[in-house]
This record gives sequence, C-alpha cells and structure tokens, in this order.
Amino acid sequence: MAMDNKYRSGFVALIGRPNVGKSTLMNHIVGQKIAIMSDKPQTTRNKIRGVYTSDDGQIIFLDTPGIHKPHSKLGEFLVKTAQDALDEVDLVLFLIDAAEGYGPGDRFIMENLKKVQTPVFLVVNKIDQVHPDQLLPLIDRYRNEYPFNEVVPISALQGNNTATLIDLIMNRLPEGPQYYPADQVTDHPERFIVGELIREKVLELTREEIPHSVAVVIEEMNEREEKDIVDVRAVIYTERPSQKGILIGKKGSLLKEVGKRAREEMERLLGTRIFLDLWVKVKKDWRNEEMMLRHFGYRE
Ligand code: GDP
Ligand code: MG
Ligand code: K
Repeated sequence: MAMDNKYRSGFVALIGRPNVGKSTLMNHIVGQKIAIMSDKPQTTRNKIRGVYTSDDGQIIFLDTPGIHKPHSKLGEFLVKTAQDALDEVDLVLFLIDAAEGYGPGDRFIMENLKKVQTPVFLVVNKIDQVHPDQLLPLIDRYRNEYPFNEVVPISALQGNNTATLIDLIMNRLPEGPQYYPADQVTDHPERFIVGELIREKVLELTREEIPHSVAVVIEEMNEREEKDIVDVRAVIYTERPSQKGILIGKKGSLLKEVGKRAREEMERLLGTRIFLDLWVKVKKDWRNEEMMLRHFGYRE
C-alpha cells in the first residue's frame, strides 16, 4: 500500500546475470507468460514490458538484456542497450541468485550501476533454495560493493515476499498517470512474441547442439480477411550448414516438431488458428555483421 493516496507510476528495469529469475519475477507479478522462460541463459534479447496496475499506481517493467562482459558486437550492443535502459528508468531491480552466490559477473554489473543516477534495489531471488543463515553474509558481500536503496529477499517462483517488493517499488515511483489501460500487460508486438516462441521451441528440442546463435525472423504475419486464420512465415537463421541439418532433422522431422509446438502455443496465446510456414537458412557469422544485426532488429 502506498504511503499516501497519490497515484504513482514509472518504469522499472530488471537486470542481473542470465538465469537469476528476471523473467520469472516479471511473469509472476504481471501474471502472464510474456517473456520467454528457459533454463538456458540469454533467451531474452529484447526489452519486453510487463505492466502491473493497481489502485495505488502502475509499474512498467523492462526486462532488459543482461549486462555482461561483451565478447562480440552483438554482446557490446546488448550491454549498451541494457545501460541505456538504466538511465531512462525510475528504478533498477538488480536480481541475484541466492543459491548461486556471488559471481564475477555481478561485480561488472555493479561497476556499471555506479555510472547511472537511478536508485537500485538488490533483489535476492531463489531464497527457497538456501538456508536463511546463508542470506546475511551474502547480502553483506553485495552491500560492500554498492549502496543499494533497498535489499529484498524473494522467491519469484513461489511468490514469497513479492507483495512487499511491489509495495517498496510503488513507494519509490513518482506521482504520475496511468500510462496503460488496466487490462494491458504488454505493449509488445505479437510478431516478437511469435518469433521468441519459435526460438524457445528450437532451444527446447535441440538442447546443446544448437547454440544461441539462432535467430528467428518473422517475414510475414497476416490475418486472412474471410477466416479466423493468421498466416505466419518465419525463417530460423543458423550460423553453419551442419546446424541447419540438425534443425531440419531426418526427413524434416525436427523442424516439423518445432513448428507444431510453436504453432500450438501461438494459437493458445493469440486465440486464433495459425498457419505456420517455417524455413531454415544459413547466414554465416551473423552475430558480428552489423547489417544482419540491423536486419534482425537489434539496431535502431
Ligand atoms: P532470467 O534469465 O533471469 O530471465 O531467468 P528465468 O526467469 O528464465 O529463470 C531461470 C531459471 O530459474 C528457471 O528455470 C526458473 O524456473 C528458475 N527460477 C526463477 N526464480 C526462481 C526461484 O525463486 N526459485 C527457484 N527455485 N527457481 C527459480
Ligand atoms: Mg529472461
Ligand atoms: K546508481
């Protein structure tokens, strides 16, 4: 509950190393699957907004790409994107994984946090996986490196203490308007969600054989006028012909399964029948090609 009866609203960035639970937290608070979850790191590459609305105010979450030491042009771009987001928001939630403990990537993030003015909460996630005695030393370790405005232990998965987190966030936000209608949880284009769903199914079905170098481009997404059907033409880009072979599978069996699973989930999500036309193409070393980055929508 807010401390006064002003309506508050603002933008909150979720940052932290891959797999700490950023998407899980946002999905828990917003209550709908909008960011794609996976146990493989870095499946969320674009900003996704989740909107939480109550009588006290409105919180608009940005699920930014993780800040980590860049190893390629794509990596540099992702770090820059994350950094830019931090300067534009009202509050930053820095998530850590209580079970994983302190990691070298966290120091890099905190160094970067010192460069922005925005207040920062340390959100210690996955407390369901540790003994309470382990928490204080861990928190001290982080506090020694950065003067966090709040420290909030939670379990995003089980929802422990997330209501407190919401209250603390709300009280930090400035007085402001309700930016989005109360029933809106995301303003992300359906195209992006559809692309991410296909990527999710590829990662699900190929495990380690296909690295994160796959990108999905939705080339066409059209609603048929006379029928309740949406035509989607999508291309999965891989870096090597061998990966293309794996992805297609024996007599096209793997690609067929990717398409089937993605289509079923799209139909549930969008509430319409989907006709999915799925292709696999090879683009060598697309991670480091500026033009491709632009083509895939990672550049303005
Ligand atoms: P992200 O990369 O930071 O967005 O992390 P995800 O939200 O994709 O979560 C990574 C993994 O951690 C998933 O398998 C989640 O189910 C799991 N996870 C997230 N939050 C919690 C939590 O509070 N407790 C436990 N035990 N697992 C969690
Ligand atoms: Mg995520
Ligand atoms: K700061």
